[in-house]
Amino acid sequence: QAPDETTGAVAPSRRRFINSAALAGLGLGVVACSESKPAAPAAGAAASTAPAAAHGGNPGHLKPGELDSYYGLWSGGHTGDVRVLGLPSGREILRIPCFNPDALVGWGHTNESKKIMGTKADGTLRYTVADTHHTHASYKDGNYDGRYAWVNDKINSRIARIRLDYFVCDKITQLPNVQGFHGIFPDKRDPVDAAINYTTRVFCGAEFSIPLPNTGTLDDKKYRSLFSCVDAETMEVRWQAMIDGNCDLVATSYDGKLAATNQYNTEMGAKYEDMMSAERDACVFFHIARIEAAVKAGKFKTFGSSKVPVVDATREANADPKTALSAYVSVPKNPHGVNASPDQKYFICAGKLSPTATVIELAKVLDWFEGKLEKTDAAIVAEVELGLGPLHTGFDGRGNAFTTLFLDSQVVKWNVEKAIAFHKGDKTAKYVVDRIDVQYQPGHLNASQSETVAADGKYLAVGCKFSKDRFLPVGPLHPENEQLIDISGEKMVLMADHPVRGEPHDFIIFKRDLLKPKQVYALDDFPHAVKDPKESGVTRNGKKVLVKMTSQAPAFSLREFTVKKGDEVTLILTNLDKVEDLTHGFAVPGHNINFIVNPQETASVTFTAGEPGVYWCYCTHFCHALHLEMRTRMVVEA
Ligand code: K7E
Ligand code: RUQ
Ligand code: CUA
Ligand code: CA
Repeated sequence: QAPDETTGAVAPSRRRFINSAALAGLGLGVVACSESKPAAPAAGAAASTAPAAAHGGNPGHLKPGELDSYYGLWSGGHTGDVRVLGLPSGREILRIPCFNPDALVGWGHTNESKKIMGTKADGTLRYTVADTHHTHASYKDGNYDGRYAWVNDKINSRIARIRLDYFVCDKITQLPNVQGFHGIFPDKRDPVDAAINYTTRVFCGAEFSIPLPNTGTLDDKKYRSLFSCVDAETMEVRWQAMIDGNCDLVATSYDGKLAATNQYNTEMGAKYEDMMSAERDACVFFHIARIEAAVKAGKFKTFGSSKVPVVDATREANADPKTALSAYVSVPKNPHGVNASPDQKYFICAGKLSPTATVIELAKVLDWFEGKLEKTDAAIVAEVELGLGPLHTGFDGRGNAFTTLFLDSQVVKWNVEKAIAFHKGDKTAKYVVDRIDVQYQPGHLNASQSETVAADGKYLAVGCKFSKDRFLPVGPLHPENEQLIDISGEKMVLMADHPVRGEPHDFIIFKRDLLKPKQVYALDDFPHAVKDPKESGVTRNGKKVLVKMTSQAPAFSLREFTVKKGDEVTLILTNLDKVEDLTHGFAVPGHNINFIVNPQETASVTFTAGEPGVYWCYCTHFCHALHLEMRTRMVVEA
């Protein structure tokens, strides 16, 4: 029964699909399938447990003062932020708050950040919880162009955009009529205008089907999922597509023509037993140009109060390839993850409950849309066995793919063209190149530059969901373990463990020279900037009081200011310091106020003046030898 790991040849067996019993174990984070773990690998594909001593020319350790060669953008999971890591060191350099308040920068406290996050009628934040999974950046000519990154919030179906010049979130959009917004991917070219060689749209998949309109019915036959297209610049939802089944992760083709989402619930079940009842699920491909033509031609519906056009991309309505908006390619049992290979030719779906990866050739999907391919499934060029619980796939740009095996706690390196040859019938094609044990239960992985035409095959990061014994025990909550693997050689070499605060999912790794961040703001970036200390002062309009102030180390422009109890105070602070790294903070005791202003930044807060008295407002961000002395007094009169 043991699979020949060299060829990947496996007799169909209990390894073929994971049964419900194994799944129960999955929920406990236990390798429930140890009984059916792969047999000892054959020579040539031995699990790499080689010590990290051999770095294969990729030094993971940086000396003090040395800079990393790659940026990593990591989603923060339910901390609702995006983290910036330097690689190969694994050092966390920044957290970019997006969906949740952040006490360091005052995100969710300043008026500017509240406006981006969204407030209720009473001015309080609409949401203070989030769950980010996937972060991807804007493209030009198939590589990152350093303009934007996007990240999803699964809980409240929001998409946030990050400006990569300042590393700040500048817009958040909530998708209408969806729940469980999960996968996200920017397009890489325009589907129609070949001159537009950069990202103009971001595609978003909704994982949970809901009643449309949401009447609250338990009749799950009436539930639907929508695939959404968001404009990269305006961040408005351009259109949505109603599908059969659900969405999970999203991928886009390099020619801009296709976007796709893998589906694990083609059964449209409401219970997990139902969701895993079919032998095959699917990957849905969207013909973007046709969808946008249909929207233009008025062939859409809208739901509820949303004005967003919704096209019909269900199977039944799209049976004729020549007019179809969507194509459903079948993929074995509850696939998770769909990734575009850097040679621009394939999308790869990992099987999750099937130990396989399915390779779909994009040219053939386009052939089907032209009526030149009889069945959508004829676009499948390989479906090969990899190991238990395959989830996500990365690439080295040399024809190899790397797939996480959640249940096997491994990363498997495999050659895509050899897998295709094997699938075609060449049973001597050794497509599995290497395996390495990871610690433990990996979800996402990504290689340096993996999702670009410039995949460079140097580093691979693996997001291990369980760290167990890898770090000093700190009580019940364990960090995640982001492991770094050297993939520059034939065999993978484990380089380092990095503990990270829970709970990142996905990440991208790219060369540092693709970004040119600005480290000082421009005063003109802020319409309310107090450009001259002489503009400082207090102006009153009834109960509303405006306080304008500037900061220049080691002083605020106002030595004191006076307001009255019950006033609605809006305080605008501009940091006139121009020196890089010279950030000031501003805290008001007893009023729940603290925020920072970076060099040349303006921020404002609004609060109600409390009990009469003197309040020492002070700088919270160390800025100067006289940082402790950098204060002002707020006097509240009765
Ligand atoms: Cu696999 Cu949300 Cu990308 Cu997590 S999903 S691992
Ligand atoms: S003071 S350097 Cu509280 Cu010791 Cu900060
Ligand atoms: Cu200004 Cu510390
Ligand atoms: Ca299923």
